[in-house]
Amino acid sequence: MTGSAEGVDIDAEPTAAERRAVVAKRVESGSADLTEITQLAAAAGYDVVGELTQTRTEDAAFMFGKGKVAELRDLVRRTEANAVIVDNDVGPYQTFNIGGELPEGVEVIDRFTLILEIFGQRANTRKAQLQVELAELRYELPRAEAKASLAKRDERPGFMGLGEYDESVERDIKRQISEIRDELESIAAKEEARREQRRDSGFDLVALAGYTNAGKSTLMRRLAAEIDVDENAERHPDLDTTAESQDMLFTTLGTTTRRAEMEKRDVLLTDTVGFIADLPHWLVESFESTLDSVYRADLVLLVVDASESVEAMREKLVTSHDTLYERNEAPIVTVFNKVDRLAPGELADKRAALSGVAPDPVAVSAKTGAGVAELRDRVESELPEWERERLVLPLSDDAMSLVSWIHDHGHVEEETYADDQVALDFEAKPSIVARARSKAAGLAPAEST
Ligand SMILES: Nc1nc2c(ncn2[C@@H]2O[C@H](COP(=O)(O)OP(=O)(O)OP(=O)(O)O)[C@@H](O)[C@H]2O)c(=O)[nH]1
Ligand SMILES: [Mg+2]
Repeated sequence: MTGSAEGVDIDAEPTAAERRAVVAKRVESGSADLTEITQLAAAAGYDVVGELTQTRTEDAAFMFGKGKVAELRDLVRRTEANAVIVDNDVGPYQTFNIGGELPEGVEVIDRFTLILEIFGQRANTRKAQLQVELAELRYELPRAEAKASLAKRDERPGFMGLGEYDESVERDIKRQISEIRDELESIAAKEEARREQRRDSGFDLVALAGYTNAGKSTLMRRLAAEIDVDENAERHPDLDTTAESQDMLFTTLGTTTRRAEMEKRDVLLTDTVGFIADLPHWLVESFESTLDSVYRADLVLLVVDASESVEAMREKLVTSHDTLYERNEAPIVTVFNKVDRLAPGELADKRAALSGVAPDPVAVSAKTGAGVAELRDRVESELPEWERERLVLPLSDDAMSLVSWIHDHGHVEEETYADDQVALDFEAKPSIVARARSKAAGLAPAEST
C-alpha cells in the first residue's frame, strides 16, 4: 500500500483523538438529514470527515445499494476515516457485508451502537453503568441466540460441541441480564422510598424532561438554589456550578435533584437524561428507571429548544409526549427555551404554529434568565393546590416544635402570639395540614378553628 494515491499513513494507529468518521444514511423517500447523526458522532468523540446519503429501498445484503457502498469506500479512502457511522438499523449481516467492502480496520457503527458508546463513556454512577451494561447485553442476546441456533444446525464432525458452547454463552448473557435487573430494581426501590420521604416532608417534586440538548441542565442551574439535596455519595458532574453546559447530545445521563428557589413552595427539581427519537425498545427499557423521577413527579417541565425549526420542534414535542404519556400522570408545562436566539416575531409565530402540541408554553432563556421569573410563577400555580388552615396552640415546648415543623413543611402567613397562645395561619399540602391538625390535637390544652 506504499505510496498510495490517498496517502494513507499505515504506521499511524488511530488514537482516541483521531477518530475520523464518515456518516451515512439511507431514507426510503425524500432526502436524508445528517444533522443529528453528526451531533451524535461528535458527542461520542468522532471528527466527522465525510457524508454520504442515499434515497432508495433497503438492499437486503448491503442496506445501501451496492454502487453506493463502492462510493462509500472511495470516500473513506479519500478522507482517511477509520469509522463509518450509519444512521439506520443495520443488521449484523449487513454490517459484516459493508465492512467487507471497506479498507481494512474501518469499523461500521450503527445509530444504536453509537448511542451506547456515548452512554458508556458518560456513565459515571453505578446506576448508569448498570443501565449501559444491560443495554449492551440486550443488544447481544438476539445475536447470541442466532449464533447458537446456527451452530446447532451446522453442527458436523469436527465442529462438535460448538453449539453447546454458544448455548452456554446465551445462558450466561441471560443470567447477567437478570442479575443487573435485580440490582437496578433495588436501586429504583430506594429512589422511590426517597421520593416518598421528600413528599412527606412537604416538598413538591418537579421534573425536567425533554429532548437531549434542549437546555434542561442549564435551566436546572437557573432555577436551583445552592444546596444539593441528593444524599447520593456519588457526585454528578452537573452539580458542579462552575460546569459549563456543553452543546452536545446526551451530556446528562444520571439524575440530579436540587432544591429550587420558589416564592412559597418547597420544590425539588430533578434533571435527567434527554429523549431522542428512534431508539429501539431494548435501549429505552434499559434506561426506563432513569425516567421514574419524571413519571412520578408532581409536575413535569417539558423543555424544548425554540431556536430550532417549527418542524423539528413539533417532531421533538411529539416524541417527548409519546415517551411521557405512556406512564406520566402529572400535569405538563411546556417550556420554550433559548428564546434569546429568536428573531423578533419568531416566538409568536412558533407559539401559533405549535399550539396543538404545546398549548400555552412559557418562553424562557435559561442562558440569560429571561422569562425565568414567569416560569417560577407558573410552576407554583400549576402545582396541586395547597390547603389553608388556622391553628391556635398553647405555648408549650411541644407546641413550639410543632410550630417549627409547620414552618418547615408549609408556608406560614401569620404567626401571632397573645397571652399564653400562638395563632398560626398557614398553607400546606392537604396531607401536611391533616398531620398538623392531628399533631395539634395531641397537644393539651389546644383549640383548633
Ligand atoms: N442560546 C442559548 N443557549 C442555551 C440556552 N439554554 C441552554 N443553552 C445551550 O444549549 C446546550 C445544551 O444545554 P444543556 O443544558 O446541556 O441541555 P440538556 O437538555 O441538559 O442536554 P442533555 O443533558 O444532553 O439532555 C448548551 O450549549 C447550552 O449552553 C439558552 O437559553 N440560550
Ligand atoms: Mg443535561
